[in-house]
Amino acid sequence: MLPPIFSVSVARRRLRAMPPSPRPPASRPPPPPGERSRGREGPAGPEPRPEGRPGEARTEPDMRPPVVGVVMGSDSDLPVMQKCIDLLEQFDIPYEPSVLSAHRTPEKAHEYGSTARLRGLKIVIAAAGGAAHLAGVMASLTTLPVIGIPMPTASLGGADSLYSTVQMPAGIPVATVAIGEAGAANAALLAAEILALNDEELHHRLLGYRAELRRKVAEKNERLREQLSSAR
Ligand code: C2R
Repeated sequence: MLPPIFSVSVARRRLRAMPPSPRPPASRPPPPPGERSRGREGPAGPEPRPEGRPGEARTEPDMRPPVVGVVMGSDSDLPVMQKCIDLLEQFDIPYEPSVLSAHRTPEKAHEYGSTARLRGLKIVIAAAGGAAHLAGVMASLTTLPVIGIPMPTASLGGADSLYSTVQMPAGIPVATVAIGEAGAANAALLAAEILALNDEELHHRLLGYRAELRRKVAEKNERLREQLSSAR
């Protein structure tokens, strides 16, 4: 398992550095699918990122245009959303984090959603808690795939967020993942899987990630058996 790359404080700095309003894509286009995998050898697995080794924070700002928009209803969602951000970093997917609210900043939410495709985003991940309308509003404004993450809530345990994110009327889909950190992780992985349809290198990273999951389960199995046999 690769260690998380960004701490909450680093992601908070990024959030502060990036205004919630849409920013135009940088002029440099993303590398063509598969380009970075040329000449690659060895087993499938996460590769060193162009600007540092895996597990190392970038020293330079990432100038590539973002392909995943990560919007959250409040910065109070960030501790849960850190899981999503860490995985996007780990898979070296350029993303754009923003705090945006369909309720509190409806104009900005409208601007963000309606320009997302034009600005070069491929996927929007939207996290919100309570009466969580953010993902649905994003989905109503763009034909990009929108992945909704219901945030845990103190009063209803996130069931409120789940229902308001998942129960979309036919016609405007939101791919809703689990409540909380599991959902935050799976949203990033689902985004990676969608992008990997046109990116062989990313696909290799996903295969490496799955291989690592299998290795960990085998390790747990081994440990469990050892524990049980020594207890006898
Ligand atoms: P505060 O901590 O800022 O009071 O936010 C946020 O996602 C957060 O989980 C509390 C919760 O309100 C959620 N929120 C929404 C929306 N905007 C903010 N559900 C929205 O537009 O759907």
